[in-house]
Amino acid sequence: MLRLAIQKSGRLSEDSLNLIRECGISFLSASYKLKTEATNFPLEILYLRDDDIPGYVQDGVADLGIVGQNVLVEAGFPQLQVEGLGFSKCRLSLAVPRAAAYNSTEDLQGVNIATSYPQILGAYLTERGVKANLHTISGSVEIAPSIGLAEAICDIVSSGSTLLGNGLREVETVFRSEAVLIANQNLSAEKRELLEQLQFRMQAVRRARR
Ligand code: PRT
Ligand code: ZN
Repeated sequence: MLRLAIQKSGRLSEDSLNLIRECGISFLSASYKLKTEATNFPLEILYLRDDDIPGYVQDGVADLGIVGQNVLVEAGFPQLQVEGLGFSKCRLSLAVPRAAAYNSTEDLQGVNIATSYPQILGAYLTERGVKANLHTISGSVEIAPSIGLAEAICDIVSSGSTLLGNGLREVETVFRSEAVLIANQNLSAEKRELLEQLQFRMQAVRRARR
């Protein structure tokens, strides 16, 4: 039996559940439950916080997971990615106050930047030879400049309306993300075979959607 970890409640939850259902896999889902077993495929679904999913799959507590690539790479396990799933597309971007001057990444030299993604941002800046002061905060990153915590931020953007509403201007894209299927790297031959069946169905669903 394969164990698949998906987000319990959040932006990935509904699309993850829909994808599994469209693969022809049936299961009962009750919002208070933390796991369910499929009735017509050897699959158990675990409902977790998205941040916990990469670690659980890396450790083999879950065999598979569906998570944002941003969370996967920030957790330091990019090697677990099996394939992109095409939903929850977003980008991790740098933004500064609307009126602030900005020409290039160089302008961030020595600047205080608030972010929930210090690993991805740190690697991006290092590659460009920029040394900034990263302040890691776990939420409400967009208010950091207005309360004097930082001169710039780096956060997830989709429509851009949150940045706009907080008087910020997107200046650079650091990372593009979508939901991805991830798998433990030491699956048994039996589980690997089941993963292949599941991937075959997921790819058929995506082809049919186009
Ligand atoms: O509770 P749990 O820890 O499981 O969930 P979470 O609150 O950490 O994550 P959640 O559900 O907010 O997001 C899950 C994943 O969805 C993210 O890791 C991304 O891969 C993806 N995703 C897609 C987004 C967005 N779009 C998005 N817009 N994640 C967050 N946002 C936020 C962003 O942080 C910002 O505050 O929405 C705001 C910006 O949206 P716009 O449309 O105003 O630009
Ligand atoms: Zn989270």
